Amino acid sequence: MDIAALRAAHPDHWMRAAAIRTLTLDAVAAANSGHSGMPMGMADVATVLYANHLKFDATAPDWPDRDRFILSAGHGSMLLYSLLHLTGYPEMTLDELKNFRQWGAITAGHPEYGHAPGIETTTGPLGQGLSNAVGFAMAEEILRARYGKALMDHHTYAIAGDGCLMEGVSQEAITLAGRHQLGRLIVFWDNNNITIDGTVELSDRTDQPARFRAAGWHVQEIDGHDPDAIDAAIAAAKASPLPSMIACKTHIALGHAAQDTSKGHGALTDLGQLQDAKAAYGWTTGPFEVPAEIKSWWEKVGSRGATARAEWQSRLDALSDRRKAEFARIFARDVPKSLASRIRALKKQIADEAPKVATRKASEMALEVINPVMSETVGGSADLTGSNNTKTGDLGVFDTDNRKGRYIYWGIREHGMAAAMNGMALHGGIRPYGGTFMAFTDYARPAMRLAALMGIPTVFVMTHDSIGLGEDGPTHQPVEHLAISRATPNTMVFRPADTVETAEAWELALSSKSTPSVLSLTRQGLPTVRTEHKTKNLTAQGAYVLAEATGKRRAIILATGSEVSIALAARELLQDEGIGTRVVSMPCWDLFADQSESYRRKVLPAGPVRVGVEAAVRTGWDRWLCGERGREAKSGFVGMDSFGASAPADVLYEKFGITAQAVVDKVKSLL
Ligand SMILES: Cc1ncc(C[n+]2csc(CCOP(=O)(O)OP(=O)(O)O)c2C)c(N)n1
Repeated sequence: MDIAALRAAHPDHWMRAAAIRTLTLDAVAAANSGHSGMPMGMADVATVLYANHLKFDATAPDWPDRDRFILSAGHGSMLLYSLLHLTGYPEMTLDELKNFRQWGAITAGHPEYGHAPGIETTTGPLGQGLSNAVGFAMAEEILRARYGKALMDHHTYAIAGDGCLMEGVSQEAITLAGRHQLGRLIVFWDNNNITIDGTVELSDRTDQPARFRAAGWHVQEIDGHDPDAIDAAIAAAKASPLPSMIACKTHIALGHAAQDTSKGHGALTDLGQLQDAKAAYGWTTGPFEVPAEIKSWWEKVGSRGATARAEWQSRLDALSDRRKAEFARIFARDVPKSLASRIRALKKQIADEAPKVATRKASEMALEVINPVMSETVGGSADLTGSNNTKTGDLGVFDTDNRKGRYIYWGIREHGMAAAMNGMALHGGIRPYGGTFMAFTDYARPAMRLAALMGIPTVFVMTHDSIGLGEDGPTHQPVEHLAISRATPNTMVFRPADTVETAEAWELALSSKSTPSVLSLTRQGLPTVRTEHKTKNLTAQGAYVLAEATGKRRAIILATGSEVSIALAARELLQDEGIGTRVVSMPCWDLFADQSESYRRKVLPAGPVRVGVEAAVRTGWDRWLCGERGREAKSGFVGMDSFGASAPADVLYEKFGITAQAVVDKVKSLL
């Protein structure tokens, strides 16, 4: 690559982009770790995008109508940090760049949502950002349909590398975007032909432009170092009604000795080579020094959107008070005041009628009262709508001719669904929930983990949550999935026992602003166990005494979901034999763990035998059985220690020994 020719062709542009390249080199050298090559390769694209197209205001990073910029190739984090610093985001100081990847710095190894304004999503696990971007673009479409162009009229830009496009989730994301003609989504492919192990050729020969075209995208192929070509391509992409992919032919680690090699992917810390690269760029200032005229040019880019933002603000101010309040509420993730009373009314009705229903159906009953009062919910399912019970009557289906539709047919794309839901939640103004079979948590898991890490309240509706699903067999019967979700920090796992607990779980999931929820719901019908109406949300305590022992309390049975009614039946049998037995329903371990020590002691006092009942593996249960004043010698567990099998549900419960009699026997063996 002839650096001198590139410099000579566009001297001003060159030095502006060189600021990104040199800050990257300096920060990676200071940290002695990181990824230099990607930011150095994509600096030209980023410079043109920010300078000429991206609608943003560095002083108002949360402006709801800003364009979103997503660095899906998150290892190139210094590209984003350099841009945020150069354009004048106040938090992204030079010191933060100097402390790249250090303890307490906002410049983490990979961009982390919440660490600094301007980071729209956490990226690093390749493919996630691209898939989030699809959700961002869907959210924009939905909100534009609802509020009009005056308030919602922006683009979602993403940079994806070879790695993002190789990851399977990218196929789910790309085909979704194509199907829904998300014309406001513009993806730059950093086409540098290099990954860590060597050239892309080692592992892939996909014709990427053809792949995107086949999925219904507008595709262009350009020289990613030519600012005029970049600018024209972005303009053409914006004009297209289809999602756009711009294949940018670039050189990784441009201008460095490691250019075009896999060595260029990682940390380029050799000081001699670093100096040579800077010399080739015509960069004469010291480490972390950006010449004043270049910095001030970038700051003008950062404030260019201020006028548009002020105009937007006056349009927002002109709305009726009611609509303004609604807009503010949905972006603040506040629930409407009417939610609590609606949930209470449903609970009362259920307590009175005591129906026998599957909790997946109970979830639908809860959604029937929630969706009409929460215009921001967007539901969906990965091709299991009728099984997940996620669609309520009033939602309408999101489509090219119905952008107001609040239900999304995600197709058989659990991972893409989960990642796009995260994108919607991150965009703001939308509360996404989506369903699949709980066993396919595995297919959605990378995005579920990131929802937890980012602290966003995506709701994962996981039905068919045990052997209780019956005949579909062990491929579909989760046994370890509750444990995996519970092991994930900042995740609320709800396993409600009946319709009342399900309604309470939904209220909690939607009231959370920064924690995702997993709803573990049954296929099979369950009796109502909460037949005495309580206005208070008992699920909020995580666990509570559902049935008290009569006489001296000698045993406590702890159960969740479908096994709570088994625990109650076991209690009857034990009480008949004069063994005082308490039943504790534990719909959400995480919330119980957050309760005061005195409350936990009240629910789980020292002394009685403890038996846990759950049609899943024991992992995690010992905290409640042996910990919390329990004793190993006096605790037991009735559940699964193998995969399930294909047979009717009642046969499976019998064969795997999850019955009231088995619980009774376990209790008695421990007395
Ligand atoms: C899901 C996932 N797998 C593996 C990695 C480790 N990883 C980081 S970058 C990278 C290579 C990516 O290649 P490419 O996208 O071409 O980036 P470039 O070499 O152009 O910087 C790999 C394997 C990761 N971050 N995420």
